[in-house]
Amino acid sequence: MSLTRRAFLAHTAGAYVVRAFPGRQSVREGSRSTGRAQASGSAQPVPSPSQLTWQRDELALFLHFGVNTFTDREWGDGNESPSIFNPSALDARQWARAGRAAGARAMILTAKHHDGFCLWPTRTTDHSVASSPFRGGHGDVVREFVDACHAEGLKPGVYLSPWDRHEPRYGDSPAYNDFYCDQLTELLTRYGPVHEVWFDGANGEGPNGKKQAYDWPRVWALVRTLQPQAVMFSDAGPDVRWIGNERGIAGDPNWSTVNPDVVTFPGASGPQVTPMLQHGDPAGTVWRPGESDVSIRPGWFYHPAEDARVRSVDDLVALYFSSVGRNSKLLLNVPPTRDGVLHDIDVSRLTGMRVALDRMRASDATAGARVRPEEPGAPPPGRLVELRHAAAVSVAELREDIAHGQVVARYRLEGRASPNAEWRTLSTGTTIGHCKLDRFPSTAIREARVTILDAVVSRLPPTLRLFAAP
Ligand code: FUL
Repeated sequence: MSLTRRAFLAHTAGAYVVRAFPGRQSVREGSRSTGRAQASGSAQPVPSPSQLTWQRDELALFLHFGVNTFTDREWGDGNESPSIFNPSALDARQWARAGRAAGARAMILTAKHHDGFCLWPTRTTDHSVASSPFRGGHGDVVREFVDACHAEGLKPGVYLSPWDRHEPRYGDSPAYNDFYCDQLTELLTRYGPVHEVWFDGANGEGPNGKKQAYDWPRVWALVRTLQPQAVMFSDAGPDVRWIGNERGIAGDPNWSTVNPDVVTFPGASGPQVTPMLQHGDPAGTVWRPGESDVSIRPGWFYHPAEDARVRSVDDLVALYFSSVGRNSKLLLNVPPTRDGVLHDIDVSRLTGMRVALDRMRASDATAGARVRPEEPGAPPPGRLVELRHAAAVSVAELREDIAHGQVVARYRLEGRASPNAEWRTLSTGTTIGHCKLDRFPSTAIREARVTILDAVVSRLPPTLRLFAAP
């Protein structure tokens, strides 16, 4: 069955109370007269400590770097000679400084992309930096990357492409699975804690024309054993899921819970896959929040011809709103150049994005405001916020305490200029989760209120902050 987005919303909104949460009471606007809504106490998925930290980090940088950087391609075919890899001025510390200036808390490096070239001196193949002129054949980009992350207080993560267009064993399933697990083992035992392991869904043919049958349960178990605190990313998680597009746009609604039977392996396809990735499922039994990966440039790898096509600061802020501001995490790709540094243009846009977001948050009109539950004791729960002074606001930031799960399905935000004035709707929305950002026309208000119109269970209302536009 193909679900349109509208049908999907209707399907999920109606289903989660009666089907998957039979003992759980939904809180709706019309239910005021039924008295106090009660949480049923039925188990609700909640994040693990690693998932919680991962989401609270909000922004990570993605670094696509490898032989493609030197061939000017997006996908290498595996026949590239290691001799072309020679970033003469590689400065991983500069990557990390730029990441920190952007407000990122983590960075993920393509230790191996689909071309099979390894950025660390692996024992599993000669197709690596050890066969390149980089640092006289003694270089290790993964080591420099990890050290730079630590020096700048960032958490390192690795991308190890399952698809390998160079390795002759690819497609010869058991042997390649051994090879892939050996590579993972090296990456997860040589470099200290790795906070995220990124499994790409692309799965094409290898050099012998065969496709590989991956052993995902084995791969995931290996990561759990070697780095139990790491989160694993893929279409199918198991810890964090792809958001379903590479445009940096999370779904609306966006639940951090999923039905794990819909997307069972990376690269799965089917009519229900994209809606599940984009929106999650309020009835979902597994906590698997969405990650939005998107590039600052048209390509994932650096191409000189794209220097004039780096996203603007406004565009990056918009990406932050459509990802972090929709209960997702933003994984923003910034590719190193052939010299091995991030381009000045990219760095200045990253910094500009952070300045704009900081400026927005510094304009917090709700600082020092009096906050109280609206009509305490009566559902739907809400919050009334009395500002200290009248202020013109145009952005709202709502947050649920997701340590206890995600519950809000629909809300309304209103403001009024004085205690006796009419309430005016500023925004309405569906899910909130870790962070929801709404923009609306600048409005002068003295009071604001959030009303929860529909929720999985009754809980303390979300927090609200109001800002001027970034
Ligand atoms: C895709 C890959 O094919 C792209 O090259 C890139 O690595 C992107 C993040 O994932 O599946």
